[in-house]
Amino acid sequence: MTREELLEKVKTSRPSVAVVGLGGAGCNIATWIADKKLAGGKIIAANTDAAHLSTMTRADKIILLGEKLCRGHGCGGFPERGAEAAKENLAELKGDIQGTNLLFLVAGLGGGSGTGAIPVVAGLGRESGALTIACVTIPFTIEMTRREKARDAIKALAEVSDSIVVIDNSKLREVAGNLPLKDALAVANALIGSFVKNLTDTITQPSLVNLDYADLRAVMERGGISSIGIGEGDGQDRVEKAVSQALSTPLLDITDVSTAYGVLIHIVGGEDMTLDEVAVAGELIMEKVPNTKRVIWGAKVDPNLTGKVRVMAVLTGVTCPFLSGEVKQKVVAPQIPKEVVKPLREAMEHMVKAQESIPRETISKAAVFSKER
Ligand SMILES: Nc1nc2c(ncn2[C@@H]2O[C@H](COP(=O)(O)OP(=O)(O)OP(=O)(O)O)[C@@H](O)[C@H]2O)c(=O)[nH]1
Ligand SMILES: [Mg+2]
Repeated sequence: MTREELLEKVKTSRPSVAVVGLGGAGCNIATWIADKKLAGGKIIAANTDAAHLSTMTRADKIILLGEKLCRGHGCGGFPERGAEAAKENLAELKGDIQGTNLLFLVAGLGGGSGTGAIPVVAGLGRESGALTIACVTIPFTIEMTRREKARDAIKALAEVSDSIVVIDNSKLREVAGNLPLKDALAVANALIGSFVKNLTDTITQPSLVNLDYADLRAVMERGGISSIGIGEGDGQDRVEKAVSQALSTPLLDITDVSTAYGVLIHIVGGEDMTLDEVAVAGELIMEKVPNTKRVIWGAKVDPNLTGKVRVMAVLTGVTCPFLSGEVKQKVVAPQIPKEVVKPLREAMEHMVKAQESIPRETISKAAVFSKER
Protein backbone atom coordinates (compact mmCIF):
# COMPACT_ATOMS: atom_id res chain seq x y z
CA MET A 1 0.00 0.00 0.00
CA THR A 2 1.38 3.42 -0.91
CA ARG A 3 1.57 6.24 1.62
CA GLU A 4 -1.24 8.09 -0.24
CA GLU A 5 -3.44 5.01 -0.11
CA LEU A 6 -2.69 4.62 3.57
CA LEU A 7 -3.62 8.24 4.28
CA GLU A 8 -6.85 7.76 2.35
CA LYS A 9 -7.52 4.62 4.41
CA VAL A 10 -6.96 6.59 7.64
CA LYS A 11 -9.48 9.15 6.47
CA THR A 12 -12.16 6.66 5.50
CA SER A 13 -11.67 4.39 8.50
CA ARG A 14 -12.00 7.21 11.04
CA PRO A 15 -14.99 6.36 13.19
CA SER A 16 -17.96 8.62 12.75
CA VAL A 17 -19.19 10.10 16.01
CA ALA A 18 -22.55 11.66 16.84
CA VAL A 19 -23.74 13.26 20.04
CA VAL A 20 -27.47 13.61 20.59
CA GLY A 21 -28.63 15.87 23.43
CA LEU A 22 -32.18 15.04 24.54
CA GLY A 23 -34.44 17.30 26.61
CA GLY A 24 -33.42 20.55 28.29
CA ALA A 25 -30.37 19.29 30.20
CA GLY A 26 -29.25 17.06 27.31
CA CYS A 27 -29.33 20.01 24.93
CA ASN A 28 -27.41 22.18 27.42
CA ILE A 29 -24.71 19.52 27.69
CA ALA A 30 -24.60 19.22 23.89
CA THR A 31 -24.05 22.99 23.75
CA TRP A 32 -21.18 22.73 26.23
CA ILE A 33 -19.56 20.18 23.91
CA ALA A 34 -20.21 22.31 20.81
CA ASP A 35 -18.62 25.32 22.55
CA LYS A 36 -15.47 23.31 23.17
CA LYS A 37 -15.42 22.20 19.52
CA LEU A 38 -15.88 18.50 19.01
CA ALA A 39 -13.42 17.53 16.33
CA GLY A 40 -14.77 14.83 14.06
CA GLY A 41 -18.29 14.55 15.45
CA LYS A 42 -21.72 15.96 14.75
CA ILE A 43 -23.97 17.36 17.43
CA ILE A 44 -27.75 17.07 17.39
CA ALA A 45 -30.00 18.83 19.88
CA ALA A 46 -33.50 17.33 20.26
CA ASN A 47 -36.24 18.55 22.55
CA THR A 48 -40.02 18.88 22.70
CA ASP A 49 -39.62 22.44 23.94
CA ALA A 50 -39.41 24.75 20.92
CA ALA A 51 -38.35 27.84 22.89
CA HIS A 52 -35.40 26.05 24.48
CA LEU A 53 -34.47 24.39 21.22
CA SER A 54 -34.39 27.72 19.44
CA THR A 55 -31.45 28.75 21.67
CA MET A 56 -29.36 25.76 20.54
CA THR A 57 -27.51 27.72 17.90
CA ARG A 58 -24.26 25.75 18.18
CA ALA A 59 -25.69 22.33 17.33
CA ASP A 60 -25.14 20.97 13.83
CA LYS A 61 -28.80 20.02 13.77
CA ILE A 62 -31.87 20.62 15.89
CA ILE A 63 -34.92 18.37 16.03
CA LEU A 64 -38.23 19.43 17.52
CA LEU A 65 -39.53 16.18 18.96
CA GLY A 66 -43.24 15.30 18.89
CA GLU A 67 -44.50 18.45 17.24
CA LYS A 68 -48.01 16.99 16.89
CA LEU A 69 -48.19 15.64 20.43
CA CYS A 70 -46.46 18.40 22.38
CA ARG A 71 -46.89 21.39 20.06
CA GLY A 72 -43.49 22.69 21.05
CA HIS A 73 -44.48 23.12 24.70
CA GLY A 74 -42.39 20.38 26.35
CA CYS A 75 -43.55 17.23 28.11
CA GLY A 76 -44.40 18.64 31.52
CA GLY A 77 -42.32 15.97 33.23
CA PHE A 78 -44.07 12.91 31.73
CA PRO A 79 -41.57 10.44 30.27
CA GLU A 80 -44.35 8.52 28.45
CA ARG A 81 -44.96 11.68 26.45
CA GLY A 82 -41.23 12.04 25.82
CA ALA A 83 -41.12 8.50 24.43
CA GLU A 84 -44.19 9.09 22.22
CA ALA A 85 -42.73 12.39 21.03
CA ALA A 86 -39.47 10.70 19.99
CA LYS A 87 -41.44 8.04 18.13
CA GLU A 88 -43.04 10.79 16.03
CA ASN A 89 -39.54 11.63 14.73
CA LEU A 90 -38.32 8.06 14.43
CA ALA A 91 -37.57 8.14 10.70
CA GLU A 92 -35.64 11.40 10.93
CA LEU A 93 -33.64 10.25 13.96
CA LYS A 94 -32.89 6.96 12.25
CA GLY A 95 -31.58 8.81 9.19
CA ASP A 96 -29.33 10.99 11.34
CA ILE A 97 -27.86 8.06 13.24
CA GLN A 98 -27.32 5.91 10.15
CA GLY A 99 -23.64 5.22 9.58
CA THR A 100 -22.55 6.42 13.04
CA ASN A 101 -19.97 4.20 14.75
CA LEU A 102 -19.96 5.86 18.12
CA LEU A 103 -23.18 7.36 19.43
CA PHE A 104 -23.33 9.39 22.63
CA LEU A 105 -26.78 10.15 24.01
CA VAL A 106 -26.93 12.76 26.74
CA ALA A 107 -29.81 13.69 29.04
CA GLY A 108 -30.61 14.84 32.54
CA LEU A 109 -33.01 12.18 33.77
CA GLY A 110 -36.05 13.12 35.83
CA GLY A 111 -38.05 15.25 33.40
CA GLY A 112 -40.26 14.14 30.51
CA SER A 113 -38.49 14.76 27.21
CA GLY A 114 -34.96 13.48 27.85
CA THR A 115 -36.07 10.65 30.14
CA GLY A 116 -38.68 9.34 27.73
CA ALA A 117 -36.78 9.90 24.50
CA ILE A 118 -33.37 8.51 25.44
CA PRO A 119 -34.31 4.79 25.45
CA VAL A 120 -36.11 5.23 22.12
CA VAL A 121 -33.06 6.81 20.48
CA ALA A 122 -30.71 4.30 22.12
CA GLY A 123 -32.78 1.52 20.52
CA LEU A 124 -32.17 3.10 17.11
CA GLY A 125 -28.45 3.35 17.82
CA ARG A 126 -28.10 -0.27 18.78
CA GLU A 127 -30.22 -1.37 15.82
CA SER A 128 -27.89 0.48 13.48
CA GLY A 129 -24.83 -1.20 15.00
CA ALA A 130 -23.37 1.92 16.65
CA LEU A 131 -21.55 1.62 19.96
CA THR A 132 -24.25 3.34 21.98
CA ILE A 133 -23.20 5.14 25.14
CA ALA A 134 -25.84 6.92 27.20
CA CYS A 135 -24.54 9.63 29.55
CA VAL A 136 -27.10 10.71 32.10
CA THR A 137 -27.52 12.46 35.41
CA ILE A 138 -29.93 11.32 38.09
CA PRO A 139 -31.70 14.03 40.10
CA PHE A 140 -30.92 15.08 43.65
CA THR A 141 -32.14 12.77 46.43
CA ILE A 142 -34.54 15.49 47.45
CA GLU A 143 -36.36 15.12 44.11
CA MET A 144 -37.78 11.75 45.13
CA THR A 145 -40.35 11.16 42.38
CA ARG A 146 -37.96 12.41 39.73
CA ARG A 147 -35.36 9.93 40.99
CA GLU A 148 -37.85 7.09 40.63
CA LYS A 149 -38.49 8.14 37.03
CA ALA A 150 -34.75 8.23 36.44
CA ARG A 151 -34.38 4.72 37.81
CA ASP A 152 -37.09 3.40 35.47
CA ALA A 153 -35.41 5.11 32.53
CA ILE A 154 -32.05 3.54 33.37
CA LYS A 155 -33.68 0.10 33.51
CA ALA A 156 -35.15 0.70 30.06
CA LEU A 157 -31.81 2.04 28.82
CA ALA A 158 -29.96 -1.01 30.08
CA GLU A 159 -31.88 -3.12 27.55
CA VAL A 160 -30.95 -1.00 24.57
CA SER A 161 -27.60 0.69 25.13
CA ASP A 162 -24.06 -0.57 25.54
CA SER A 163 -22.96 1.51 28.50
CA ILE A 164 -24.82 3.95 30.67
CA VAL A 165 -22.51 6.45 32.30
CA VAL A 166 -24.41 7.72 35.32
CA ILE A 167 -23.68 10.78 37.43
CA ASP A 168 -25.73 11.17 40.57
CA ASN A 169 -26.37 14.88 41.15
CA SER A 170 -26.50 14.29 44.91
CA LYS A 171 -23.10 12.69 44.91
CA LEU A 172 -21.77 15.49 42.77
CA ARG A 173 -23.03 18.07 45.21
CA GLU A 174 -21.44 16.17 48.05
CA VAL A 175 -18.09 16.26 46.32
CA ALA A 176 -18.45 19.76 44.95
CA GLY A 177 -19.42 21.07 48.38
CA ASN A 178 -21.58 24.13 48.74
CA LEU A 179 -21.64 25.12 45.14
CA PRO A 180 -24.86 26.94 44.30
CA LEU A 181 -27.24 24.63 42.49
CA LYS A 182 -26.81 26.28 39.12
CA ASP A 183 -23.06 25.77 39.40
CA ALA A 184 -23.53 22.15 40.45
CA LEU A 185 -25.59 21.57 37.29
CA ALA A 186 -22.93 23.37 35.27
CA VAL A 187 -20.32 21.02 36.77
CA ALA A 188 -22.43 18.05 35.67
CA ASN A 189 -22.61 19.53 32.17
CA ALA A 190 -18.84 20.00 32.15
CA LEU A 191 -18.19 16.48 33.46
CA ILE A 192 -20.37 14.73 30.91
CA GLY A 193 -19.21 17.13 28.23
CA SER A 194 -15.54 16.47 28.91
CA PHE A 195 -16.12 12.73 29.06
CA VAL A 196 -17.61 12.82 25.56
CA LYS A 197 -15.02 15.26 24.24
CA ASN A 198 -12.02 13.46 25.75
CA LEU A 199 -13.08 10.13 24.32
CA THR A 200 -13.88 11.55 20.92
CA ASP A 201 -10.62 13.50 20.80
CA THR A 202 -8.47 10.52 21.73
CA ILE A 203 -9.99 8.33 19.05
CA THR A 204 -10.13 10.92 16.29
CA GLN A 205 -7.11 13.16 16.99
CA PRO A 206 -3.45 12.36 17.47
CA SER A 207 -2.85 12.31 21.25
CA LEU A 208 0.00 11.35 23.54
CA VAL A 209 -1.58 7.92 23.95
CA ASN A 210 -4.29 7.16 21.44
CA LEU A 211 -7.32 5.08 22.09
CA ASP A 212 -8.81 3.51 19.06
CA TYR A 213 -12.40 2.69 18.36
CA ALA A 214 -11.80 -1.05 18.82
CA ASP A 215 -10.29 -0.43 22.30
CA LEU A 216 -13.25 1.64 23.28
CA ARG A 217 -15.65 -0.94 21.97
CA ALA A 218 -13.89 -3.67 23.97
CA VAL A 219 -14.56 -1.84 27.23
CA MET A 220 -17.85 -0.06 26.61
CA GLU A 221 -19.75 -2.64 24.54
CA ARG A 222 -22.37 -4.22 26.79
CA GLY A 223 -20.61 -2.43 29.64
CA GLY A 224 -23.83 -1.81 31.59
CA ILE A 225 -23.92 0.73 34.39
CA SER A 226 -20.75 2.79 34.50
CA SER A 227 -19.52 5.36 36.95
CA ILE A 228 -17.09 8.23 36.52
CA GLY A 229 -14.54 9.55 38.98
CA ILE A 230 -12.18 12.45 38.50
CA GLY A 231 -8.98 13.33 40.28
CA GLU A 232 -6.25 15.90 40.07
CA GLY A 233 -2.73 15.91 41.44
CA ASP A 234 0.32 18.12 41.46
CA GLY A 235 3.81 17.99 42.90
CA GLN A 236 5.48 14.73 43.66
CA ASP A 237 3.31 11.63 43.23
CA ARG A 238 0.82 13.67 41.25
CA VAL A 239 -0.23 10.63 39.24
CA GLU A 240 -0.80 8.50 42.35
CA LYS A 241 -2.82 11.29 43.93
CA ALA A 242 -4.96 11.84 40.87
CA VAL A 243 -5.60 8.13 40.29
CA SER A 244 -6.52 7.32 43.87
CA GLN A 245 -8.82 10.33 44.00
CA ALA A 246 -10.54 9.36 40.77
CA LEU A 247 -11.13 5.83 42.00
CA SER A 248 -12.17 6.77 45.53
CA THR A 249 -14.82 9.31 44.54
CA PRO A 250 -17.06 7.80 41.89
CA LEU A 251 -19.95 10.14 41.10
CA LEU A 252 -22.42 7.32 41.48
CA ASP A 253 -22.75 5.21 44.61
CA ILE A 254 -21.39 1.83 43.69
CA THR A 255 -21.06 -1.24 45.81
CA ASP A 256 -17.41 -2.04 45.22
CA VAL A 257 -14.90 -0.41 42.90
CA SER A 258 -12.82 -3.56 42.73
CA THR A 259 -15.64 -5.53 41.06
CA ALA A 260 -15.77 -3.30 37.98
CA TYR A 261 -15.72 -5.22 34.71
CA GLY A 262 -13.80 -2.68 32.67
CA VAL A 263 -11.82 0.46 33.32
CA LEU A 264 -11.25 3.32 30.96
CA ILE A 265 -8.82 5.92 32.10
CA HIS A 266 -8.13 9.26 30.50
CA ILE A 267 -5.19 11.38 31.59
CA VAL A 268 -4.57 15.01 30.76
CA GLY A 269 -1.37 16.69 31.86
CA GLY A 270 0.86 19.65 31.08
CA GLU A 271 3.71 19.50 28.64
CA ASP A 272 5.91 18.18 31.45
CA MET A 273 3.88 14.95 31.77
CA THR A 274 5.93 11.91 30.83
CA LEU A 275 4.92 8.65 29.22
CA ASP A 276 6.31 6.96 32.31
CA GLU A 277 3.76 8.72 34.45
CA VAL A 278 0.99 7.61 32.13
CA ALA A 279 2.17 4.01 32.45
CA VAL A 280 2.29 4.31 36.24
CA ALA A 281 -1.34 5.42 36.21
CA GLY A 282 -2.27 2.23 34.37
CA GLU A 283 -0.38 0.06 36.85
CA LEU A 284 -1.98 1.80 39.81
CA ILE A 285 -5.40 1.17 38.43
CA MET A 286 -4.66 -2.50 37.89
CA GLU A 287 -3.72 -2.69 41.58
CA LYS A 288 -6.94 -1.04 42.75
CA VAL A 289 -9.28 -2.85 40.40
CA PRO A 290 -7.63 -6.28 40.34
CA ASN A 291 -10.59 -8.22 38.97
CA THR A 292 -11.14 -6.08 35.95
CA LYS A 293 -11.17 -7.86 32.62
CA ARG A 294 -10.24 -4.84 30.52
CA VAL A 295 -8.23 -1.69 31.11
CA ILE A 296 -7.65 0.90 28.44
CA TRP A 297 -6.27 4.38 28.61
CA GLY A 298 -5.71 7.47 26.58
CA ALA A 299 -3.61 10.53 27.38
CA LYS A 300 -3.55 14.06 26.11
CA VAL A 301 -1.32 17.08 26.69
CA ASP A 302 -2.94 20.37 27.66
CA PRO A 303 -0.40 23.21 27.80
CA ASN A 304 -2.55 25.00 30.41
CA LEU A 305 -2.01 22.23 32.93
CA THR A 306 1.72 22.52 33.55
CA GLY A 307 2.72 20.82 36.80
CA LYS A 308 -0.60 19.00 37.11
CA VAL A 309 -2.29 15.87 35.92
CA ARG A 310 -6.00 15.28 35.74
CA VAL A 311 -7.46 11.79 35.58
CA MET A 312 -10.92 10.67 34.58
CA ALA A 313 -11.68 7.03 35.39
CA VAL A 314 -14.73 5.27 34.00
CA LEU A 315 -15.63 1.97 35.64
CA THR A 316 -18.01 -0.20 33.64
CA GLY A 317 -20.18 -3.09 34.80
CA VAL A 318 -20.59 -1.77 38.34
CA THR A 319 -23.46 -2.34 40.72
CA CYS A 320 -25.30 0.60 42.19
CA PRO A 321 -27.64 -0.25 45.10
CA PHE A 322 -30.09 2.52 44.22
CA LEU A 323 -30.36 1.46 40.59
CA SER A 324 -30.61 -2.25 41.31
CA GLY A 325 -33.45 -1.50 43.70
CA GLU A 326 -31.70 -2.70 46.85
CA VAL A 327 -32.12 0.72 48.40
CA LYS A 328 -35.46 2.39 47.80
CA GLN A 329 -35.02 5.39 50.01
CA LYS A 330 -32.33 8.00 50.23
CA VAL A 331 -28.91 6.58 49.51
CA VAL A 332 -26.51 7.23 52.35
CA ALA A 333 -23.23 7.79 50.63
CA PRO A 334 -19.98 6.81 52.31
CA GLN A 335 -18.15 9.83 53.68
CA ILE A 336 -15.54 11.21 51.35
CA PRO A 337 -12.29 11.96 53.16
CA LYS A 338 -11.68 15.68 53.71
CA GLU A 339 -8.26 15.68 52.09
CA VAL A 340 -9.87 14.44 48.87
CA VAL A 341 -12.71 16.95 48.87
CA LYS A 342 -10.60 20.12 48.68
CA PRO A 343 -8.56 19.38 45.55
CA LEU A 344 -11.63 17.93 43.90
CA ARG A 345 -13.58 21.05 44.65
CA GLU A 346 -10.79 23.10 43.12
CA ALA A 347 -10.83 20.95 40.00
CA MET A 348 -14.58 21.42 39.73
CA GLU A 349 -14.38 25.16 40.28
CA HIS A 350 -11.85 25.21 37.48
CA MET A 351 -14.35 23.37 35.29
CA VAL A 352 -17.08 25.85 36.12
CA LYS A 353 -14.80 28.77 35.29
CA ALA A 354 -13.89 27.10 32.04
CA GLN A 355 -17.55 27.17 31.13
CA GLU A 356 -17.73 30.65 29.65
CA SER A 357 -21.44 31.07 30.10
CA ILE A 358 -24.08 29.04 31.84
CA PRO A 359 -27.18 28.80 29.64
CA ARG A 360 -30.01 30.95 30.90
CA GLU A 361 -32.29 27.89 30.86
CA THR A 362 -30.02 26.22 33.44
CA ILE A 363 -30.23 29.20 35.72
CA SER A 364 -34.02 29.39 35.59
CA LYS A 365 -34.26 25.62 36.15
CA ALA A 366 -31.93 25.98 39.10
CA ALA A 367 -34.21 28.64 40.54
CA VAL A 368 -37.20 26.29 40.25
CA PHE A 369 -35.32 23.48 41.99
CA SER A 370 -34.17 25.81 44.73
CA LYS A 371 -37.83 26.59 45.36
CA GLU A 372 -38.73 22.87 45.33
CA ARG A 373 -36.07 22.31 47.94
N1 LIG B 1 -26.59 18.64 34.17
C1 LIG B 1 -27.70 19.34 34.05
N2 LIG B 1 -28.80 18.89 34.62
C2 LIG B 1 -29.92 19.62 34.49
C3 LIG B 1 -29.96 20.85 33.79
N3 LIG B 1 -31.23 21.32 33.83
C4 LIG B 1 -31.94 20.40 34.52
N4 LIG B 1 -31.17 19.37 34.93
C5 LIG B 1 -31.52 18.09 35.58
O1 LIG B 1 -32.17 17.31 34.58
C6 LIG B 1 -33.45 16.86 35.02
C7 LIG B 1 -34.42 16.93 33.86
O2 LIG B 1 -34.63 18.28 33.47
P1 LIG B 1 -34.82 18.73 31.97
O3 LIG B 1 -33.71 18.22 31.11
O4 LIG B 1 -35.02 20.18 31.98
O5 LIG B 1 -36.16 17.95 31.56
P2 LIG B 1 -36.66 17.60 30.09
O6 LIG B 1 -36.01 16.37 29.63
O7 LIG B 1 -36.50 18.82 29.22
O8 LIG B 1 -38.18 17.24 30.34
P3 LIG B 1 -39.51 18.16 30.23
O9 LIG B 1 -39.08 19.59 30.44
O10 LIG B 1 -40.38 17.61 31.29
O11 LIG B 1 -40.05 17.94 28.89
C8 LIG B 1 -33.77 17.75 36.21
O12 LIG B 1 -34.50 17.04 37.15
C9 LIG B 1 -32.42 18.14 36.77
O13 LIG B 1 -31.98 17.17 37.69
C10 LIG B 1 -28.74 21.31 33.19
O14 LIG B 1 -28.64 22.32 32.54
N5 LIG B 1 -27.66 20.50 33.38
MG1 LIG C 1 -37.75 20.58 29.15
